[in-house]
Order: sequence, then C-alpha cells, then structure tokens
Amino acid sequence: MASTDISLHNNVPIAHDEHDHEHDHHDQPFIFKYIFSQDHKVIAKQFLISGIIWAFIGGALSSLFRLQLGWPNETMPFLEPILGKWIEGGKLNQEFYLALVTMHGTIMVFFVLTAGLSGTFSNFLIPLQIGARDMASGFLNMLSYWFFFLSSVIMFTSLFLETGPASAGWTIYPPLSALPQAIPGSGTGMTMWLVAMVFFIVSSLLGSINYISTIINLRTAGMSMTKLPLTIWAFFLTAVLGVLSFPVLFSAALLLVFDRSFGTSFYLSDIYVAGQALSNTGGSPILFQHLFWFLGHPEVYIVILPGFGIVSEVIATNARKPIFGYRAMIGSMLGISILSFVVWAHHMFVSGMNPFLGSVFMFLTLIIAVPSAVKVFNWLATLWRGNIIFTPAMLFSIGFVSLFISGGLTGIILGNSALDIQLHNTYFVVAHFHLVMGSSAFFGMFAGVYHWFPKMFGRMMDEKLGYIHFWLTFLGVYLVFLPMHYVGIAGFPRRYYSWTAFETFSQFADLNMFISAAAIIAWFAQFIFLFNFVYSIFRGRRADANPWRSNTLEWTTPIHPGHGNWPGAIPAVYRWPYDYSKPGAEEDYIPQNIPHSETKSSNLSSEKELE
Ligand code: HEM
Ligand SMILES: [Cu+2]
Repeated sequence: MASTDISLHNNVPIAHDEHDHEHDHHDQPFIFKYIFSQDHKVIAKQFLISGIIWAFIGGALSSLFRLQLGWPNETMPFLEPILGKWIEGGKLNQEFYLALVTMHGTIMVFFVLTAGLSGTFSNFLIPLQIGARDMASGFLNMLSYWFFFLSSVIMFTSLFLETGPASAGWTIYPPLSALPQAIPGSGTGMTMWLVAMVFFIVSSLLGSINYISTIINLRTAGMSMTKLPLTIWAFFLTAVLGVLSFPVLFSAALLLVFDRSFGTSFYLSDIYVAGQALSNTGGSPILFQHLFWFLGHPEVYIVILPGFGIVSEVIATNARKPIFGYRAMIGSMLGISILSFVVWAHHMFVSGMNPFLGSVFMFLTLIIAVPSAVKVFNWLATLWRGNIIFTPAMLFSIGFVSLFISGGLTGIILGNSALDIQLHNTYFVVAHFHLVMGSSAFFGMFAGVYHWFPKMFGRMMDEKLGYIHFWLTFLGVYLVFLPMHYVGIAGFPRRYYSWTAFETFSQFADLNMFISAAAIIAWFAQFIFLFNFVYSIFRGRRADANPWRSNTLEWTTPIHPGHGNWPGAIPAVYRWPYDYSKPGAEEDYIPQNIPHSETKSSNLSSEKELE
C-alpha cells in the first residue's frame, strides 16, 4: 500500500521513497508480487496475457465456423476428437454453430478488445505517462483484474456444458435469450453468460473509475491536460464511456435474468413456442435492443478509442514529427465520445421504429463521419513528409489507419436508414464492423504491444518476425473481409448455419471457400506473433532505456522499473509530448521532462516562459 500513499503526493519530489519501493518489491512473496499484485505494470501484463489467450480461443472458434461456411458439404471427422458430440459424423451441429458465433463475438468484443486492450494499456501507460507512482487505488485495480478473471472462468466453463454455451448472438436479443426452452444454448449457457457478464461489468467499472481518478488527480508537476500524450486522452475518454454505458447493460441483463427466472415479462409478449402460447404479455423485445445498444454503440468506441491513442503516439514517434492537430485530435475524440451516446438506434432501423425517429438517428450517425475524418486526415498529415521509421509497431499503426478508413466508409453507407433495409443482418455489416472494429482495434493492440514491449519486459521483440506477422495479417484481414462486402450486398445473411438450401447463394460457394481459407491462414499467422512474444520475453535482445527515441515519461524510468516506477523523484514536465525534429534542436527529439532553459536554440517564440 505504501506506493499508493506516496502516489497521492506525487507532485512533491520525495527522494527517500526509493528505498521503500525497492524494499517493498523484493520482499514480497511471489503470490503478492505476480498474482495478487497491486503494481499497475504487473496487472497490465496479467490483462495482456489473459487477452492473448482469449484471442486465440476466439480465433479458434471462428476458424471452426468458417470451416462450416467454406465447405458446407464436407464432413470433418478429424474434429471429432476435439468437439465430440457437437460434430457427430463430422457434421457440425446446427445449434453449436450458433454457440460458436455467439462465443466468438462475446470473447472478442469484451474479453479481448475491451479487457485485453484497455486493461493492458490503460493500466500500463497511465501512471507511467502521466508521472505517477501507481494507480489511485492499487487495490481496486487488482480487484478489477480478478473480477475479469472470475468472469473468464465462468464463460470458459460454459463452453463445456452438456447443452452448450450461450447461443443468441453476442447481442443476446430476447426472446431467444429469454426463453430457456427455445434452444439448448438458451438454458444454462445463457445463465452463465449473464453471470459472467455481470462480473465483467464490475471489473470494467472498477478499472474505469480508477483510470479516470488517476488521470485527474495524479499527474506530475507541469503535466496539464493539454500536455498529456494522446494515449492518455484516449484512455480517459474510453473509461468515461465505460462508466456511463456499462451500467445500462447491467440493468438490461438484470431484467433479462428476471424474465428468465422469475416469471416477469419485461421483454416478452405474445410468444408461441412449438405451437404453445406462453402467458407473458406486455413486454417488448425492442426495449432490450434499446438498452443493449445504448451500451453497444459506445462499446464499439470503447474498443477503438485506445487504438486512436496508441496509433497517434506510435505514428508521431516513428514519423519523427509532431502529431498534426493535437487539439483537433482531442476535440475529435471528445466529439466522437459524445456522439456515440446518441446514435445507438442505427442498429435498429429495421426493428419497426418510426421512420422519423430513424431519420434523426441517421442524421446523428452520419455526423460521426466528421470527427472520424478529422482524425484520419491528421494521421495522414503527420505521416506526410515524415522521416518514417518502419518498425513493426509503425506498420501496424499505418495498417490501423487503412482499416479504419476502409471500415468507416461502409459505416456511412449503413448509416443511411434506407440503404440499411437491404444491408441489415447481411455479411455487409459483418464486413463493416470486422474491418473498423475487429481488425483495426487488433492492429492498435499489436502496435501497442510491439511498441511498449521493451518497457514491459526490458527486451526487444524480433523485427523480422514482426514484419512477417504484419504482412500476413494485413493481407489476411483484407482478403477475408473485402469479399464479404460483395456477398453481403447480394443479400447473403449472417448467422446462417447453412446456405446450401438457397439456390441463389450457390454462386458464392467459391468466394466462401476463399474467405474461409484466408481466415484460417490469418489465424495461423498469429502463432508467429505468439512465438515472438514468448520467445522475446526470455531471449529477446536487451532493450536500452529509450529504444524508439520517444518523448514520453515512461522512457525516463529504469529499464526494469520497480513498484513506484521512478527510483528517485518523479520527473516534472515542461513541454508537450510531440517535440520531434524541432528546428535548432541538437537531437530530433526533446523529451517532456527537458526544461526549455536547456534547449534555448530550438525554443519557439510561443514558448517564452523559460525557467
Ligand atoms: C463513420 C463511422 C460509423 C458509422 C456511420 C457506422 C454505422 C453503422 C451502422 C448503421 C451499423 C448497423 C448496421 C446494421 O446492423 O444493419 C453499424 C454496425 C456496426 N458497427 Fe459501425 N459505424 C461506424 C463506425 C464504427 C466503428 C468505429 C466501430 C467500432 C470500432 C463500429 C462497429 C460496429 C459494429 C460492431 C456493428 C455491428 C454490430 C452487430 O450487429 O453485431 N462501427 N455501424
Ligand atoms: Cu453503432
């Protein structure tokens, strides 16, 4: 706890705490140092490793359903030893197919791209980049991870249920999710999904509250909000979105539990199951859709905002240029965050809502394109005539921008309520959100791992393997998701186990096979990353203190920072984080902790306040 106390006074340089920290660090038994640790850096690694494990599980599930979609007439007896009764006679069970897509979506959106991404980088970077000893509450931070772990265990266990895991899609729309008798996956699997999600929300809220209070209260001397790296702004807004929207999912889930277990009818009315009328009246499944998407849309930005931050940082550092439009970047993130709360019904254009209401949501949705475009132009302008260093992190960041553009464009199409009537629930939507959310958020995460690996583990990841990983993944995701637009426009529906019964879709047999093959290859390419990650932790080249010649504070810590981050006083901050290639400067970067008095020749007239 010592670190937490000290961090509260972090503006006062305290020299004597160095000893305390080192002491603290070495004396702790293994279980407190690595398992129930309160050190934000250890917790970040816990989130990262859990996220990586979940990503491989989520990827494996998608490879399974892509096998079914790509080769619908084949039998796959080689999977029987793994899947048992779910693939009897080599034919994938139809209900299990639904479970696969449900669990794939849930795992990827919540466990990988929310917990794995925010959990890792908010935890790791917030104290290090704002100059704090740790999070505002190391204890709540630890709880946040362990609630996530508990949630993971429950969700994972549900994969092994006799009746299968939840199967109503990651959006768990009732009535399918509300009636345990509807399909096997609506039974215990759905209950466990809901319980797991409740713990997940607790974890997310504990994390977010901590991130917000840390950023507001624990910034080092001189670190004003307008000197923050964009990563921190992004993590801050992500946490605010989480705090405001996850409670709504919580209440939606709670009402669903009531409908399932206590005979209420919040979401149910006039239902017939197998010819029998149920007694529920008065509820509305549309209510659930409103509640779900009130979280669901901000959630997609919870997933992408950390990527915005990471990529801005990596691009500026590796283009050796100040980020273009720093304030516009903050403003656009703010704008996107606010707008993300008023567009949710674009997921419900075909739910029978009043077309007038639809046009309001359409208008608000399309406005998001403006701040999104501001961001894209700013990244491109930062790259423009930069002295670009193509590290793997930089490639993944540029890949992020590319995927964000490609996926964002189709958002503008889907945002038109009239066009969405044709496209809703087709592969066009699947293509849209996999490019803009799935793939680009993953690219942001990869960029972050490659870039901050030296700070996390004191060693470098292998560059060559990084390049191979990047190119296979980059080509892979485009080969997978571009063709999906095409089949989607033709009306190919999502979440269908088998399409062979529809004559009109038989023309897409080859394309489906192609998509599946590309998807499976892209999944295997991730093992290159896994190998590089694990190998480099133990055998990677040793990193020096600031391998990317970056300006932010984390690189002023020792190569292996102890609990408390800086052995001596916390550095003060004098300038913004993007002083790259300043005319007149001796080197092409000036870290944030260098006073203006030391860089007289490169100071601009606007930076008059020299100490
Ligand atoms: C210019 C910005 C964007 C616009 C105008 C837009 C618009 C839309 C619309 C209208 C839909 C509903 C389509 C339908 O179901 O028929 C949709 C679906 C979706 N979008 Fe976007 N989008 C944008 C950016 C994003 C971003 C940045 C993300 C995530 C990072 C994202 C993630 C999703 C997801 C996950 C879905 C589908 C969810 C589901 O049905 O399972 N979108 N988008
Ligand atoms: Cu949305």
